[in-house]
Amino acid sequence: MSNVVVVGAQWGDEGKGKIVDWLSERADIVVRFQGGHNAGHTLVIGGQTYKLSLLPSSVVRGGKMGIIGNGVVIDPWALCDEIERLRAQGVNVSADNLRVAENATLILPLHRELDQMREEAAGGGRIGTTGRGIGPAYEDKVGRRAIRINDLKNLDTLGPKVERILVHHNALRRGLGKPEVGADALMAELSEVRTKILPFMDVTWELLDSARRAGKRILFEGAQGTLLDIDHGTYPFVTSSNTVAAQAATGSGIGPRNLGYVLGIAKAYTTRVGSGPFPSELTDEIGRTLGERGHEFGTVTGRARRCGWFDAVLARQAIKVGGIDGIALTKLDVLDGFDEVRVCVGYEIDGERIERLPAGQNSQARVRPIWETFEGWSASTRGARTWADLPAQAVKYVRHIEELIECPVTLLSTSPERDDTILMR
Ligand code: 2SA
Ligand code: MG
Repeated sequence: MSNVVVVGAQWGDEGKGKIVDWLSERADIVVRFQGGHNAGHTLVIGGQTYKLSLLPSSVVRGGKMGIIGNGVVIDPWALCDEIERLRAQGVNVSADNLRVAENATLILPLHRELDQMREEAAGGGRIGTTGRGIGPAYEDKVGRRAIRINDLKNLDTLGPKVERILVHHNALRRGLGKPEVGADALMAELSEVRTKILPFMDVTWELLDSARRAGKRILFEGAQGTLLDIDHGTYPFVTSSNTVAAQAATGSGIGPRNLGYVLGIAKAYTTRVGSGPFPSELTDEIGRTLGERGHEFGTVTGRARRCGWFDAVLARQAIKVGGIDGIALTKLDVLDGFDEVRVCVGYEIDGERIERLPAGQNSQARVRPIWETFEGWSASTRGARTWADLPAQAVKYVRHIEELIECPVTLLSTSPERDDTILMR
């Protein structure tokens, strides 16, 4: 296996955690390259459930290095909590299996507050963020006033940086009628948390470069999905980072040629949390059934996910803009037992058929799905481990999806258990 990048091909929650875990067995290093603790991966290993948010999935497996790359925004308190939670489950997390990029950006408590204040103020126009401060932290990064991990090394030079970022935030907070944040208070919080974070800090681009030269296998673990990408997603109902595979290079400090195979993860149907357009959404009984059978609740916030049929238009677009080489199709078993199964194969807008999602927010909200209907299958696909175990209609469904999305389905996942995975080719 060369290096592999795993990305979501829909709106997140495609089941990346399980696939990353499955692939990480064959990898030496697992790297997070964007997002933060807005991500949520549920891993089921030997009956034990692990919920990961910021940490690379490899931490629950022995003998592998996990890296949080420079493209990630890190809430140091959330990181400490997650490490403690895992330790309580008997997982060892130390500098032996976790390194954090020295040039990664910090999420501060004021980012979380700003995220939540804005969402509350937006009323019906809210994005439906996870409220973790992700967007405001990326704003400060791009605004060149962020505090980064390596700034924590020296308290003397940290002081002026804290004052600088507060000039910006306190002006905002005054405008929102919120109390200002004092430099001393923030400095005190940072000086406490830094002792827990600094032991993990490293020059991770160099570590990756040496590993690559030594022939180590690197797995890049994406969070969220292509339709939440800041450029290619359903803007403004997106997250604040690039979620496509190209970001694995920028977000970790490795050249694009070294990324290897790009594996996109897609559910056999579609879900989304938060606001924004969702052309194939089902607000009826079928949608509720998908949600119940698929246990469609957010790992991080517990929010119920909106559900709908598979949208081949969106998946194909994600594959093209992200350079996805193959798809891992997950949760096929959730479709077991439906009399018929539908796929969105095109959109209609203003009486015209289109084959892509338009870029405009208003147009996106107006497209109507054009369906193709398939006969369902009554036999169970749950836990199938070979192609031959699948009902003929399910095989037909997968094969037809491959044609519609113009990309091979290389992996099929038939339950949350890691071994219930079919390698297609
Ligand atoms: P944010 O917090 O600024 O990144 O939110 C912006 C949009 O991105 C969506 N988003 C997500 N969608 C699905 N899953 C996500 N992670 C958690 C999970 C979600 C949870 O994997 O289970 O626990 O609810 C995730 N993170 C961000 C978000 O809904 C907004 O639409
Ligand atoms: Mg998730």
